Amino acid sequence: MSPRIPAHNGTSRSAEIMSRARLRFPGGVNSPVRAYRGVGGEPFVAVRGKGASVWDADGNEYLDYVLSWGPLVLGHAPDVVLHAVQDAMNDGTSFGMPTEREVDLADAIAARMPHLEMVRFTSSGTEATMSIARLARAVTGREHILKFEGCYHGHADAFLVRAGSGVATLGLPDSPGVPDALARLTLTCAFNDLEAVERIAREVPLAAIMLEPIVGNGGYIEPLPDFIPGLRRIADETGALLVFDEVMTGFRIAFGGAAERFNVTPDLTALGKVIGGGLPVAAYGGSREVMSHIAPTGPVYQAGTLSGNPLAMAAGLATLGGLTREVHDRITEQTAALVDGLRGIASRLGVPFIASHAGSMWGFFFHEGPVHTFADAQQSDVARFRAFFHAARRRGVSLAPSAFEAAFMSAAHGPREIGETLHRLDEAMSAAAAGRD
Ligand code: KE4
Repeated sequence: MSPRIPAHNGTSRSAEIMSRARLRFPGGVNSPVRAYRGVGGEPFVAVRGKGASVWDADGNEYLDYVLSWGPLVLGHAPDVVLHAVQDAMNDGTSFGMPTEREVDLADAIAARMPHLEMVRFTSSGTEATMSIARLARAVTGREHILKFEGCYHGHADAFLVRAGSGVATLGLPDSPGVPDALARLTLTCAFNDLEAVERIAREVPLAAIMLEPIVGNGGYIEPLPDFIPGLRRIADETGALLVFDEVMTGFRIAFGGAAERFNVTPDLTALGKVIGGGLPVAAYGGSREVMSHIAPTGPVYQAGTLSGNPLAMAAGLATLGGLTREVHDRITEQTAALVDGLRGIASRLGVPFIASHAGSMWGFFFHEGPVHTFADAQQSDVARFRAFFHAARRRGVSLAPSAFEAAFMSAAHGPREIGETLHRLDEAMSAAAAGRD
């Protein structure tokens, strides 16, 4: 029998803590998506995680598929990571000086992504992509960047842009505080629309064409077969740099990330999440030639007090060390089992539903399909997603609180966890379909 976890109303411990949090943080959170604005209701307050599970402040356990929005590919608090961080802690928490651990992590990344001859570590994905924008503009001497609707690259001004209308869709600020002059330098078009990319790239000299190789921030949207090879061709023909934002896809959609999965080598790559194993680590990198433009070897300035932090490096090293190709393949099999199981449930219930995965990253829409663009994704049944989300949470399954986010899997989610998850989500999808709790 699935658990029955009550909503976090005024009396729960979570609710008490959230009432304090709302006095200290905008919306009671330190990142907007955590506030449940996309699904309504009150978030639970996490107090502990271990393996496939996370517990809330009222002692309720959830099988977790948010996994800190991607970093926890070995599951919550894996012993190998805890021990590595504890060992590093005994020698200090930060130096602001070169350390061996940062070199070791860069070597480990390059061993799986040989196109990342050189990287620079940062403390967030936003810093990594922001630095890529500056570097691409410096290297090409151009100012315009092309991104895709539904792709999120962090909250740097250059990327908080909504498409205008028209072919060369001049960016409009997607947030107050982003200067029009800057927003106009970011062009957008629909993901998978290679013809639009061709038109824009031949009309406007682009510094970079930047994408999430598989979109995880517009819901889960895969590229059509010719899309990424087409971007590589267009970038080569027009002198733009091709940028893979792999903050989410890195070491998830394939053992060697998107370059391995799609057999296309980008000029610059952003990484994050998995390479920190839950501690604040991100990175950007590419060829030694391109990266040599970054200070102190070149004139493009970028810096960070806690970049390469030894505790974060230790967590990233332990995580990549635990993520062998065999472990990656096993997590991929579990992800396929969950996605196939969900498709079967929806089909039996006659619910319009599509689901897919690449490696340990997966997603679904309440939609007949296909979903090739963010505009397609926005046609999905968000009301049904909300009902499903809450029915799942009540039954002890933690999903991302938004219809437009990807989901994740970890090495700690074995056949038992997947079977229990499918049992609970079968009940949840049936309840949502019947308009029940
Ligand atoms: P951070 O600055 O949040 O570390 O990374 C920004 C970022 C860049 N690129 C991609 C592809 C990303 O997915 C992200 C951050 N992802 C979101 C999840 N949709 C983080 C969750 C949040 O914003 O709280």
